[in-house]
Amino acid sequence: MSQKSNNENGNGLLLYLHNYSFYAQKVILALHEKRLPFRSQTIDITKGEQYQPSFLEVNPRGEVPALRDGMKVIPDSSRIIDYLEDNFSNGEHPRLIPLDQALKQKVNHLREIIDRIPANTVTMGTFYHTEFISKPKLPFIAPVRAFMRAGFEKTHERLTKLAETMPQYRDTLLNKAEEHLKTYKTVTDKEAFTRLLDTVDSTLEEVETQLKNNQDPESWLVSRDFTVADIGLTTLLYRLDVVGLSRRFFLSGSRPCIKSYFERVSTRPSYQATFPTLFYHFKALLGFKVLGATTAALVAIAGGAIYYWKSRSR
Ligand SMILES: N[C@@H](CCC(=O)N[C@@H](CS)C(=O)NCC(=O)O)C(=O)O
Repeated sequence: MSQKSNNENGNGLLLYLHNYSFYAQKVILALHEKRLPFRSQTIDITKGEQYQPSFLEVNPRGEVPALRDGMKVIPDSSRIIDYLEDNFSNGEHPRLIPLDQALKQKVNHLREIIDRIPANTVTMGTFYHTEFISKPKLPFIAPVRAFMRAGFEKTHERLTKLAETMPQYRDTLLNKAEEHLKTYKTVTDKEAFTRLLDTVDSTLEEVETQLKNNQDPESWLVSRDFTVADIGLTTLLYRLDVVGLSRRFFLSGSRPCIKSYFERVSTRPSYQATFPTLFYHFKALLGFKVLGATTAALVAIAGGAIYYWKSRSR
């Protein structure tokens, strides 16, 4: 594949993102792994900015991430990662898909089964069936879960209304509204959600076997080189952890290879540059109108606890 890029003309890459978006996180991780500098523009999907006409022009589905490279706009995380791979893979920008055919086949297979897991549906399901989770982390604390659930309940109505007022995006928005109904069923129906968690289980079982068979302790999922399969796996493990599903799937000892992979990958600089810090969470939560008071209270409680602990140990 030839290496051509508008970037060579100095235009630069611009990523439309939201830092809590699962699919944006995949792309951010890939950009860091490929050592590609980029600018970003936050589209606040918690405030509906994805449906403003200026963003629908960028991505008519009203979704982040989307990548702009000069005149080109590429939507969808998988397409963006493939675009980056096709256009920026040389000594300076590491390959995420190996050239070796046998390795490539393995990477593609693992990428496919991992990417097939609908991470947003899993996330939303945990908001309805909290009996499946333990110790969720920021940002998915109870008030955020309630806020996102309320938004999710209104999605179908909101998309159909938008479709009426924006005839140029009508079909896309109505399709999306239909897709939402299917997701809604899986999320709210306990049996359907249990079946979804079973598919996560069988995928992680295959991942565990793959890791167990790796003899080289420095290997990632397939080889010593970090690949697109690692991008998907890392983002998925992070998400399972923050929604409160990591104990169920890999931290309780049932999948020791995934557990140590997760510990090891979380020390990678790309991981630390991608996933939000504690400071980021507090800042972001203060920005939520509904949650500002909760966050301020949490900060006050944490501050009080630290003060109490310090004064006792003096
Ligand atoms: N298939 C898309 C899915 C993107 C997606 O679902 N993005 C979510 C955030 S994780 C979004 O923008 N949701 C806003 C909305 O649908 O209103 C991809 O892989 O990029």
